[in-house]
Amino acid sequence: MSDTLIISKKEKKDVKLTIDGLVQHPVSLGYEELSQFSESDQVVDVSRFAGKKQGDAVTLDSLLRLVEPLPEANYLTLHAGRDDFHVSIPLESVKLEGLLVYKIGDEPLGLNQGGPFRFLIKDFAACHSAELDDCANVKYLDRMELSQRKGLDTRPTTDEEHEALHKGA
Ligand SMILES: Nc1nc2c(c(=O)[nH]1)N[C@H]1C(S)=C(S)[C@@H](COP(=O)(O)O)O[C@H]1N2
Ligand SMILES: [Mo]
Repeated sequence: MSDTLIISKKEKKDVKLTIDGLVQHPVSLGYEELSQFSESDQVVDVSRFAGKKQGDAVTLDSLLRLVEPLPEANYLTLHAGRDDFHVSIPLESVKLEGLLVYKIGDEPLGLNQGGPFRFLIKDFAACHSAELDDCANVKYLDRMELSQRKGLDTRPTTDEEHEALHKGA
């Protein structure tokens, strides 16, 4: 019993997030690598920005410094393969607003919190009221892709679609 628990915790820590597309240095980062980011890149307790959202993060800015976007990279697309949810936002608008939530205490962020990786905009707007809205806070994030043009965006566009998504339809 305790053996399986230890194995599943280790596996969760092995899950990687890919950052690729129009960047100098594509990377795959996991819990350990993100934990080693400098203190000034870490953001402790994201609930101070976003009431119900929990956990600790690194800044998008620190990730961008690592991968070095090419000058023509205009859009950031956030991919969640798990439930095929995707959001594409202008890079410039989110550069200083974006966070990557990856841990809670000394553990990877759980699925119930949208982990192991969750994107979070510090000052997000209400659902489909703006480009940087709550809907863009992508859970189960597995890939961040930089591109010249807007990429895949499956956010709900109508109230009906939105309601269906929130109900888990
Ligand atoms: N992977 C994934 N991320 C997602 C969604 C989703 O359906 N799948 N829904 C989005 C929408 S529409 C909203 S409003 C927020 C809700 O975040 P919460 O569950 O923390 O309240 O998550 C966003 N991130
Ligand atoms: Mo939403």
